[in-house]
Amino acid sequence: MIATYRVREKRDKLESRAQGIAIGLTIGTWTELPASRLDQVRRHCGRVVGIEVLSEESDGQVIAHLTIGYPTSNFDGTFASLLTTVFGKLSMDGEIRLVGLEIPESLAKLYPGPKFGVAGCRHRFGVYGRPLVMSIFKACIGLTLDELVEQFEAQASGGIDLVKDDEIFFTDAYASPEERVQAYRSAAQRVAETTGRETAYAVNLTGPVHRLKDRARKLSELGAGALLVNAIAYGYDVLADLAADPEIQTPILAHPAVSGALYGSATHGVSGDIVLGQLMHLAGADMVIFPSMYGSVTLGAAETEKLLNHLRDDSVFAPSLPAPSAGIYPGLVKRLIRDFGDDLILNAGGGIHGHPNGPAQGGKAFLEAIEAVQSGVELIAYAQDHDALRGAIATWGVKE
Ligand code: 1AE
Repeated sequence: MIATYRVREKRDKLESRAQGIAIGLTIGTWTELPASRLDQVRRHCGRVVGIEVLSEESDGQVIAHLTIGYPTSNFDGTFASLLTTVFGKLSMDGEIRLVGLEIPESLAKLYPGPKFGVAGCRHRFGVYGRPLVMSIFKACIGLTLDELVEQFEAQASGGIDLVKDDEIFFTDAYASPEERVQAYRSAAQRVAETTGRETAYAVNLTGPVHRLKDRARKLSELGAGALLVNAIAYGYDVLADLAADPEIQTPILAHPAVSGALYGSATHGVSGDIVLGQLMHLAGADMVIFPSMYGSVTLGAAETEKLLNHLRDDSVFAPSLPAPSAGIYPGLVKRLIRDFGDDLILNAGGGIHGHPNGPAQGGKAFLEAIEAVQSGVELIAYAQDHDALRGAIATWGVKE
């Protein structure tokens, strides 16, 4: 396992800092060990692979990349071992950021990876040759089941592919996840009589960790379209455990809540592409929500490109579907397809519910925008005789 760190350090301290990491995160110390013990632990010792100075700072320090190799035998196939080794106590050691991880295939294979991936999700939701469209429940806490069903129906009526819970919806007080899955499934079947499409429901998988797998199996049996998992808050090992379970035959949609605490700083933490791309893919997320480059909360373009490469890496696992999110509206669809291609989920909350003629027209506007882009017609021109798209463009405009 090769890890690269961005550090700020005195130039003449780089070598000892790198050695300190290689030893400190593996065998802990070597200075006080007797020769016999040293031989025993040597094969577990990290080593310095490279030191690269990137820039000189005005205070005499340099910004550098330190690259450290860790023996694969130090890892046990859990995220706990991976993260604690490569960035455990080191994450607290001043200005240091984990910016690269090369995971050898032998180690990657200890993790589940996506069960469905892009092809499996497309098959499951019956969507081919275009991006998927997903709507987010908004203002759902405190509503009764009947009111929630009404909101589900309104969203599904636009003919969209998925409706997902808001990730902050944890309370079961009015409608448990099990009740919601059953009620929305009936609603989706009713709506399908008009739209011809049975909209799937991504239910928020909530509750204590020790009950999640049972609940996921139950929700799977009841017909949940996908399981929304707050993967950072619950932890990557929880996500991996769900993905590895053969009885859970439902795609997993990972939400990035809390991830900004890990990747948000340019100088500390872990790069966004690792947090939301590489590790989500390894842990088995079939679909991954992340902040888009142009919405209300964002991830930089360079990190986004690396994130996409991780999600789409098919060398060991099936690729995952990216869902660039936050502040997405129909006028962005041309740009989203240009930047991300067709294997993509267009995911919107406000950009559907805020449509002047309601959420059904909000969802339809996304589908019309896709039609426009796929037929090579400008969104504004297509909107002339497509009411839903016209309403969306009048509200949010077009950004190409
Ligand atoms: C990156 C997460 C976005 C999210 O969770 C969310 O709810 C977005 O909502 P809208 O589309 O910005 O209203």
